[in-house]
Amino acid sequence: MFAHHANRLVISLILLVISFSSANASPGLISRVAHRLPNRYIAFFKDGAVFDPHVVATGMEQQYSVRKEYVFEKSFTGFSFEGPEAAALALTNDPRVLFVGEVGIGHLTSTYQQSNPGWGLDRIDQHNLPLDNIYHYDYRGATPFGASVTIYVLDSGIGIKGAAKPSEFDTDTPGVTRVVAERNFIFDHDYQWVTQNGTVFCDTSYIRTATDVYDRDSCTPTMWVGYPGHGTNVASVAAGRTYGVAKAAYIVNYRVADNGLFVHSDAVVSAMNYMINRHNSMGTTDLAIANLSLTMGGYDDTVDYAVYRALYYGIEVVMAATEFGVDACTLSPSYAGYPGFHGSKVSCPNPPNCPSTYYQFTNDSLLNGITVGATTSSDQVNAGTSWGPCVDIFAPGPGIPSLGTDQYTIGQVTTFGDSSAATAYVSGVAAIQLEQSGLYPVQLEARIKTLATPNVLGPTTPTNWFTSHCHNDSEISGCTPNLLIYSLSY
Ligand SMILES: [Ca+2]
Ligand SMILES: [Ca+2]
Repeated sequence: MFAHHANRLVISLILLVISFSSANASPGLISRVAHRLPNRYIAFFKDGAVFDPHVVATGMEQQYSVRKEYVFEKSFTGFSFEGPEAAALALTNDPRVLFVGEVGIGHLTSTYQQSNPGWGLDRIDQHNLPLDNIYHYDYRGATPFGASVTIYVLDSGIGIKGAAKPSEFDTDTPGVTRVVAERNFIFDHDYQWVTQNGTVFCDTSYIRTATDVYDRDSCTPTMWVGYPGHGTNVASVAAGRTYGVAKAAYIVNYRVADNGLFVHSDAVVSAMNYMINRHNSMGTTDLAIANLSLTMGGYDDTVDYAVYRALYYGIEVVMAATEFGVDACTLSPSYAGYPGFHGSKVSCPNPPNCPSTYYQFTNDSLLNGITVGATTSSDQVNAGTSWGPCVDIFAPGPGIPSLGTDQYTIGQVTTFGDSSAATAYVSGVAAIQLEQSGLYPVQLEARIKTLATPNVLGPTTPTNWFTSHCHNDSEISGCTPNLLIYSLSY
């Protein structure tokens, strides 16, 4: 949080300098992030203001002397670009532009341990301890619930070996995978392909030198081989045959984190855009959940905006509360768990005390996703779990067995966890409940909360952790809900 506040200070100073240097102008505000990639921005176009986002982005590339990177089309439009701050500021005043945000860098939300407790699946199918060493789940006909749902896993990629997928993601027919689509959104400049242990990776440690030209094609999606690890863990907990909740759900594998497991916000936004377009192109046949076991480490309006658009188009978005030990309303995308989330305070000239100048990209007072905190096997809130009214529900976190990093070795298991695993559990439950109900996000969340187990989580003494961890200002109010995910409908 220190870095976050320090960033705000720096931002305030920058804005101050700008306002002095152009006293008669009305400079637009750039939406700031906690950890930014220098000279990288995302511009969203206003709905209806742009016919062909590719044409407009190309025009803006020339008009504002920036280099465009991703172009977002259809469900929402805009583009990301590399260029100086002055160009980004100039773009905020373009009548076609809704807003401009910095490109941020975030983290996946887990810690890894090697051990073998199977307590997480065991816990979510019962209301109270003690554990009964059984995970109950339901079938419809010959297939487990969830078979008509797609879980979009935006993560570090699901490990594959050549064209083969781990059998953990097979249908009941061996060798027929449930990973139905995949795409790499970590590519472009700064990276090069390297080979490690016989596997080709896109290496983000490669730093472009001053004499390099932009090597945009050096790591193209078609060359991608998924980097095993966190994304594999997450997908197996949400939908794996052995370790997963929704054992028949389909999986879309979108890679938005580099090999250092750093999340790039422009990759997240682009993946969300791609996801929504895929979803919309399938009409009513795509019942969809998006799993975001990640955080940007502070506010990031661009990621929150993409979450908002996904929700708007009927995709339930499930997000990690994180173990940052802070108010989850101060992080993106966990902030998007709050009803009517609408843009951060970071855009305000004098943060944090100017709620009237929140950036607003939606006036929808209801639309929101599901933010998940982690609990331990003794029903205690996991150490350092973030809190507040932007958290919706809790699920098992630390020490969760999942398909391992080395998924080619039969029986190899990695325990990972914290709110990454908790988020994956809730995505699995959401898939089961979505299949049974067909509900849109807000109503689906209400159903999941109605089924969940209330008031079994601690700590409750000496101070009630839940009622003492609250957020109250003119925009957001409430404490932390004492609610544990429950996977069955009865
Ligand atoms: Ca059980
Ligand atoms: Ca919510």
